[in-house]
Amino acid sequence: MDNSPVVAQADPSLPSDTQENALLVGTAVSSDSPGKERVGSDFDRQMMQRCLELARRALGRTSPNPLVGAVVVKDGEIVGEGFHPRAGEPHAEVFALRAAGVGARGATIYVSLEPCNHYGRTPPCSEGLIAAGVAKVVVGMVDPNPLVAGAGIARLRGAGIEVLVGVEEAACRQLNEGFVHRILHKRPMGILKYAMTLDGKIATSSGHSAWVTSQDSRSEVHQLRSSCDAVIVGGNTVRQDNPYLTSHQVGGHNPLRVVMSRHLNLPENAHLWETASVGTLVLTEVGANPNFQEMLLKHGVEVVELASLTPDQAMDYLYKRGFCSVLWECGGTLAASAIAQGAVQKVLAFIAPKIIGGSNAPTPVGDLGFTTMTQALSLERVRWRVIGVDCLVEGYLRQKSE
Ligand code: AOF
Ligand code: ZN
Repeated sequence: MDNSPVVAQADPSLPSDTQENALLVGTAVSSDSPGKERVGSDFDRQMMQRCLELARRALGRTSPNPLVGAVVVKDGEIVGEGFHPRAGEPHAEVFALRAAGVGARGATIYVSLEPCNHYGRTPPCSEGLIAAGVAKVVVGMVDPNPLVAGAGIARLRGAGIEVLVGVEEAACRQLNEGFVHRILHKRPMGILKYAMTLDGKIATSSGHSAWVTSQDSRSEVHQLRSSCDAVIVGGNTVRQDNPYLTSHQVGGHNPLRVVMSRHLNLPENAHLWETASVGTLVLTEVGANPNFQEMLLKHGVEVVELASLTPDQAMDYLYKRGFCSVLWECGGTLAASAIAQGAVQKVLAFIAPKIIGGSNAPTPVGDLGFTTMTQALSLERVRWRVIGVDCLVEGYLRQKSE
């Protein structure tokens, strides 16, 4: 991966999260939320945005680590840049310091996440910054990792380095929401994505669903997949839709494709069993259909037997595998149990201006056992965006512990 210094400019290959036709409701990805004071100067914010741009180059590839970018500035000029490419490799600051060389002495370094202060897979960046002789460190957000959690900032200040914290904090937090969730809750962040017609159906009564939304929305989904570590469906989706679940992006990251199936009553031939370029994991229960398991293994599909196949157990397994974000692209029955078990934190609902009707046509979320409207789950931090002819509603489910 190219981690060489680059001139500060917008990268046209990166997805813009501020679409021209975006219609924002609520707080969304703004550091300028009402009541929140802006931290830093315009230049500071510009440099932190550059850090985020650099960090995004490793989108989907850093788990269990966060996405981090760093920029070294001397006399108002960028003299070094870097980002964290993947777990086990040096942190963003190390690449940026290397690129800056002797220019780092007396310089300001911008970094989207607090520099670490511990020996993990790599040595502490705080010591590296002190040794390089930087004069000032500008931090996007405090690292929620208990191994760091303010200790990096304290170490730098203790060494007499000026530290400014919280520049473009909301945007930094948003970029690493999966990492933050993983650290705080010991589970990957679950994102439920579905596409439905204006009358709330995800397929016709006969199960046909290609396609509910427009090409623009589907491209958005492909981008979303490339930022996630795994995408999960149930057996029904494999039988009905025979999906690929790839990000369809040249050079882009593909999430691990995960199928949850208790009895492995799945088709012998499915796109998901083609694993030459993208991996598939089938989660099932102990002892399920050994012949079918054998067939899957021959195709290079991974099979893992869990004691009990529930969304929560699936998320626990994926957490242990080091994942930060998991996309639920399943049908209504699995979606309902994922929601009920707290495996969904964020919802992305694409709504197409189409009506299909059908009193038995499937809907995005099955039975949650609610009987009155007061029990409805309300989304928070809601954002409405127009995507081509469709609409995307994004929001967060309140967590039980919050
Ligand atoms: C990163 N990249 O640029 C920064 C991180 O095991 P290690 O040594 O890679 O440490 C991982 C932790 O380091 C990670 O959980 C986060 O708390 C902290 N900072 N991590 O992967 C970076 N600055
Ligand atoms: Zn570090």
